[in-house]
Formats: sequence, C-alpha cells, structure tokens
Amino acid sequence: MLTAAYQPSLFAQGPVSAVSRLDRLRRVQLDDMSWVDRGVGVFEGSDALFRELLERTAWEGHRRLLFDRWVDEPRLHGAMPRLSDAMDEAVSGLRAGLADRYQRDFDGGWAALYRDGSDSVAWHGDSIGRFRGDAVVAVLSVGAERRFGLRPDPKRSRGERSNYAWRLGSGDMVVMGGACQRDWQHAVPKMATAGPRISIQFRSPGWDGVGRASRTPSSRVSEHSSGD
Ligand SMILES: O=C(O)CCC(=O)C(=O)O
Repeated sequence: MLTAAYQPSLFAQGPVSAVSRLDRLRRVQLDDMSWVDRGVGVFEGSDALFRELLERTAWEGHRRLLFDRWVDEPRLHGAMPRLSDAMDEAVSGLRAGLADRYQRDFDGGWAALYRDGSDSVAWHGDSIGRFRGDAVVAVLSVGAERRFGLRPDPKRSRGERSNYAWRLGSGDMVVMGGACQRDWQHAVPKMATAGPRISIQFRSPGWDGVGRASRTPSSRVSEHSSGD
C-alpha cells in the first residue's frame, strides 16, 4: 500500500511513552476573526503513534462527487482505533489538554493517511465551521513531513490577506479557530516525493452558550464526508 519508506525523524524518535506539549503552540492571527495556533513537537512519541495508527486503523477510501462524476479521494480515512494502553492514554491526554486550553469538547478524532506525495487534500473549509465563526479544528501530523497551506476563501474576500504554507513534521500541530473554517481554506498539496504521513483531526463545534461546546452526534459523519 505504501510506496515510500518512512524515515522516522531524529526529533520524533524517543520513548513509546508519549506526552503532549500544548504549551509549544503559538498563535498566528490570520485576520480579526480567524487564528491558527501552530506548534513544533507538540506530541512527543509521534513515531510510535504513527506506527500504531498505521497498523490498527481500519483504513478506507472515500469517493466524492466532483461536478458530474465520482472520483476517488487521494488519501485514506479511518476513525481513531483502539491503541495500546499507553498510547490511548497519551491521545486522551492530548484531547483533554485541547478541551482545557480551548474550553470546549472535541470529538474522538479522525485519521487520514497520505500514502505518498500523490495523496493530498484540496483547498477546503471543514463543514463543521462553514456557517459559524467559532469552530475549532486541531490537526496533529505524524510521519513524513508535508506542507500545509492556508489561504483566504476566494468566495469570502475581505480585503488584503496573506497566504501561508507551513511544513508539518512528525509531532507538529495546527489548531484552526475563530472563523477559519468559514473564511479561510486549508490544503495538503501533492508533492513529487513524500513518505507516508497520518493526520489526526479533533473537531469541536462552536460555543453553545452553556459552558462547553455542544456535541452533535452527527458531526463526525457529516464532517468527515464533506470536510474537503
Ligand atoms: O491532513 C491534514 O493536515 C488536513 C486534513 C483536513 O484538512 C481534513 O481532513 O479536512
């Protein structure tokens, strides 16, 4: 299934006991309504997480209707699988850390596998935040380095704004918030060569006014099928 060997980065190598370092996130204010918190090495133990996810996830391909024909999405998806006890604890710790930091609940997480450089995801905003200005989507990258692009949504032009292109290495994280899913788009572009990479996405709908974000049982399904 994988056409390029994954070389674990020196930075990401380490004990199987994993820990998250959300204190490494730094905010980039995209405009007055949207922001991204970006961090290098936020999940220590990312090589072990990559290996476990690769082996244990029930990877499946999705098809999308593009204009008038069905096309295979160039990546695979899966719900977060049961991991080893230590890794499950670390991932739960990461989710709890996100909940604490952003004062909202996050879903159980979804994984996407980019098998090589020809796998990608096109410019899109996640459907969870398409009609509201307060969704938070956290993306943890494990495995090979890939580029992660951000640009203002061309359909919602609000004056002069910049494009961004960041390299996400193993253990790096971006957290998109505010109106990022509504007013901005993100993408993982194709590359001439790249090793396999998995992104784990934790999504939170917006504020429900009660004290935590509301949990919508259908958000996983609708988000996943139309998120890109
Ligand atoms: O893999 C990534 O870094 C981004 C994933 C994403 O944008 C999505 O699945 O909606």
